[in-house]
Amino acid sequence: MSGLALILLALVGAGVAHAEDGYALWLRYRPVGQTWDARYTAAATQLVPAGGSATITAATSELNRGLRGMLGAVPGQAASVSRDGAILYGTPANSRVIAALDLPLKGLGNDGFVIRSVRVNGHRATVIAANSDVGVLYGVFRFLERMETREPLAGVDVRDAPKLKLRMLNHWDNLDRHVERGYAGLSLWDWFTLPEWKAPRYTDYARANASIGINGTVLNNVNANPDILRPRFLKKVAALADVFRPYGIHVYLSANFGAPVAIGGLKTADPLDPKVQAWWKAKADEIYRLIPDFGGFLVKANSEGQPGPQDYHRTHAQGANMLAAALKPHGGIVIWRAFVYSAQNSEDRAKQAYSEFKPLDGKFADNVMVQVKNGPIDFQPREPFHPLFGAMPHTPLMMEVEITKEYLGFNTHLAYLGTMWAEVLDTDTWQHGQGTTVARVLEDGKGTGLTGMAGVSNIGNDRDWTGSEFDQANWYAFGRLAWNPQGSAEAIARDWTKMTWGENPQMVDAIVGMMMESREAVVNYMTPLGLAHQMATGHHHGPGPWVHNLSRPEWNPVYYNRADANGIGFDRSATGSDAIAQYAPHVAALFGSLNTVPDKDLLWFHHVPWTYRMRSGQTLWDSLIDHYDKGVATVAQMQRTWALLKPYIDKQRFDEETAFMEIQHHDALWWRNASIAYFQSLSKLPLPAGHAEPPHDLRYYEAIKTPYAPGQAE
Ligand code: GCW
Repeated sequence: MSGLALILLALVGAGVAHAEDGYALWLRYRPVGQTWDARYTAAATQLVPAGGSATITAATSELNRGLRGMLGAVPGQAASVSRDGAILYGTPANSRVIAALDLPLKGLGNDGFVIRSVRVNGHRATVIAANSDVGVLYGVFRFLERMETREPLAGVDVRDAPKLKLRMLNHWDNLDRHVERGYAGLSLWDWFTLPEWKAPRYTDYARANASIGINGTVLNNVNANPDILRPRFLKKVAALADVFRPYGIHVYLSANFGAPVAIGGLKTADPLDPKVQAWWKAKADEIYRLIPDFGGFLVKANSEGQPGPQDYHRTHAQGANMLAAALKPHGGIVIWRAFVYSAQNSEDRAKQAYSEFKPLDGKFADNVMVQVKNGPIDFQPREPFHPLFGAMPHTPLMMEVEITKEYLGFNTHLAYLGTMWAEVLDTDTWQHGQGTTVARVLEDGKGTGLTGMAGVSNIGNDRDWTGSEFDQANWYAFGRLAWNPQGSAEAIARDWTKMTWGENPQMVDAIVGMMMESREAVVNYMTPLGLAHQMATGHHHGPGPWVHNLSRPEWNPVYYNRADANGIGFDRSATGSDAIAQYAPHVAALFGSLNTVPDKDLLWFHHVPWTYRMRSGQTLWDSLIDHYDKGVATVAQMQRTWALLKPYIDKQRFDEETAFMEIQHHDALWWRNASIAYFQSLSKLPLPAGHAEPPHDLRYYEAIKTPYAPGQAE
């Protein structure tokens, strides 16, 4: 035996071959074990693909990969079903056999699919059919997911289609590979070696996205460098589009509105100037020559220093429509962000997006979508839903959520965001009567067919993609909720857990339990009872409730907490900024009254005295302290639960999460102590019995600086 073979054997013997580092994501395809082996093997004896497109080839290769991993062998491939247990996949257009099965494909659109146990040529078979090859690929991933989550295949009958058309990731990746608000290493896109080198990882990225139905990706930061639109970069973009195409993923770019000036040599970017219009038209033509299925532009305009139509006294609609006209002949769209607030505007920041965009309803071209963050301020651990949902009856709205945890503890805090997004999606806006939930608003394309959800990506070039194992769950949950905004956060967590950690039922229950309470824990130790934006300056790592000296008032945490000797909270009721008036009357009344406002939103909508009596009978002050301590206690409980799971989990992933939870516990205590020290300096109240005083004085916490925290904006 050669020396190398010996070394390899020794490595396998030491278990190295089984070490897991998270690279495989939820597509681990581990052996299914005895209970399932025979049953699944009987249902996967032969692959019968219909058609030979790149997408069908990708489906075949995924089936081979999955079945090899889970069952230890790859079934043979055949042109027609010739034995029991065949898997037949394709479209009726490419297979007479599938057409003859007369499956209920009508109404499933391009992306839906049917998976069904059938008989073909006298044999038992499973058919995976759709109206398009991409639909078939989605069906194949669902089939493999059933095996990964140990669902029976015998008698399978699944019919599913996405409720939203665009299911997109927004990468905030810069051209130098720094990722704004990225906590998972550098950007995946190695612009320097593209287009020649198409790293295999790009394909794995596409596989992961396709497995959860994501069908669009914006490659670059919304704080957009105009250089991405130069020919040299467009070739690189085209190379990525080529890799993603078989997986049904369209590429989009963030466009800098000032590009005609910055790289086009024009003196203006005024959307009404014919030269500017011609420049964008030529640019669109150039892009589509390279990327025929290019998706379109995402634009952050007149927001946080970005150029936009208002620089030329034009409206957001005029700006968006000018770009839309350039893309229209090619079938592209403009996604225009509603995340605007201005230093010159003294209006409550929570009101500004609505004030700006509501009057523009009906003024956008039919290939424009307005992208609205889930809450009115900015991706906080908890916000009420954005008042624009349901308020623009003539404009297709896309919801934007932040998968990367800029405000929820970066990659080291365990916070499952499925519950946060489901909370927003399930909320009733009452805009068109009872039952107009945010999910329903998103599902309604206003007759244009344009519906969608966008998630700010948490993906980087870390080996495990997202900087922690549990942050993979947020990528996964985003895809699942974008596919079905009415999906259950708990069911999604359960599927992800089985695929990521294993099938042991006690372990699955324990992990799902942790995930389901994790986001509320973060809310409790960072910003309980409706507080928001209390994070330290710039990087947003750690607490900074005392910060009051930043140049723009609405960048200061004190702007949001409004804490003083008398009390705390932002009065957005009719006696205050009246932000409640932007909601439907039923919701405005609910939020506007102290008798009905949910505790979780109290300080978002009301300023109350420290001694205010909560409905529980507790004072606000005591309740606040309770919440901070509950947050810390939940993290401690998660640590204890995790420790018990050690026997079930591979060493590297177990050790990493153990360490991350130590960091989380430390940070939770830091948040709790610093926040209490600051608020106590104003309230002058003692802590309720049983709650410890912060170990240090306020100055100590104010002096903590973390200048090298990752993911900063540049
Ligand atoms: O939450 C804020 C972030 C910025 C980001 C901005 C936005 C890309 O702190 O880094 O800029 O939102 O959404 O535009």
